[in-house]
Amino acid sequence: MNLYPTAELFNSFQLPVSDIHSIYVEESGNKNGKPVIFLHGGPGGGISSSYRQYFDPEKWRIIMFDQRGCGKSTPFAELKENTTWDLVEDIEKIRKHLGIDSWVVFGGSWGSTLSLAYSQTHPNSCKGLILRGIFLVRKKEIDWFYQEGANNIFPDRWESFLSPISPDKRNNLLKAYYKILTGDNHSKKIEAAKAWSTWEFSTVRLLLDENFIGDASDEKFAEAFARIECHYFMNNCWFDSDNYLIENIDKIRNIPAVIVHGRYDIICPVVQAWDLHKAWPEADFHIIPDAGHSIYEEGIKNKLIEYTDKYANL
Ligand code: STX
Repeated sequence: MNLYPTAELFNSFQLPVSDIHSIYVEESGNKNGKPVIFLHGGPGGGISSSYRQYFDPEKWRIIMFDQRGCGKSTPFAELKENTTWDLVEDIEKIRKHLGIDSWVVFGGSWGSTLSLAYSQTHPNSCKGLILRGIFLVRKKEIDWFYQEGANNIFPDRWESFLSPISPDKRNNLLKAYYKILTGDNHSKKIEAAKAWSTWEFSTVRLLLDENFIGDASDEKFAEAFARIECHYFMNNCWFDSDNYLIENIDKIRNIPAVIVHGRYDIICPVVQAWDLHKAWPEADFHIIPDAGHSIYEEGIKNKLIEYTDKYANL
């Protein structure tokens, strides 16, 4: 299956959502089409026009926004008033602002986390869920990627992730990174932000160009991405319990949904999707045999488009 041509924008605006935050929202595709809200990853990753290509522009009214502190949202890289539950309410504010009753929710990676938190809080706003690269923010998932686990698969790339942190601080890398990323040494902060972001971009696909670091080379992107991710993960994303998103699955059990996950996902090991599937067998479930974490992997792309085509008729 091919990606769709990039849908034309027909609306974009800044929406004030708190005393300090304003978020950038855009609409593309068909004004009268079925509404879908796209939730990007990170947190702090921002939107990209390429994400529109997962939706038939004739059938979908595609709504995307940059979550607090990233992309074109302001203030840049701000951590105050920036929590999961703030984002959940921002999504409702966008829905009401646009006069939409309910919509399909599409999210991968952190976008899947936020899709679950949002739909469990506001189930009546959600017509369907398309989830990719499941991330439940359990302690073992954070440890796997930022302390002990993924380093066994990418020891070469791990060295670069370790480099900004002094050897005596490496027993708690998240904490050590947080201190630098929220500190006032600007050059140290940028060095750390780039190393943090590069780790994630170097591990995102099954087969990657040895030198690929993607947007992590962009200082501004890296600063927002690293600061926001680290802030969320230091705070367990403000979930009341480690298994919160699975414990609350009853709230969305009957919403049509699909889970798509790459077998060789190193950022979010497939067991995360498996655990969600076991708790929620009503949702369609697809493991892509030859894929890693990225939305751009061939098998993942095909499965996602199969479902956006199908859910256009929900
Ligand atoms: N972060 C997972 C996540 O949401 C721990 C994510 N992983 N990669 C991305 O986002 C980018 C595509 C933005 C690099």
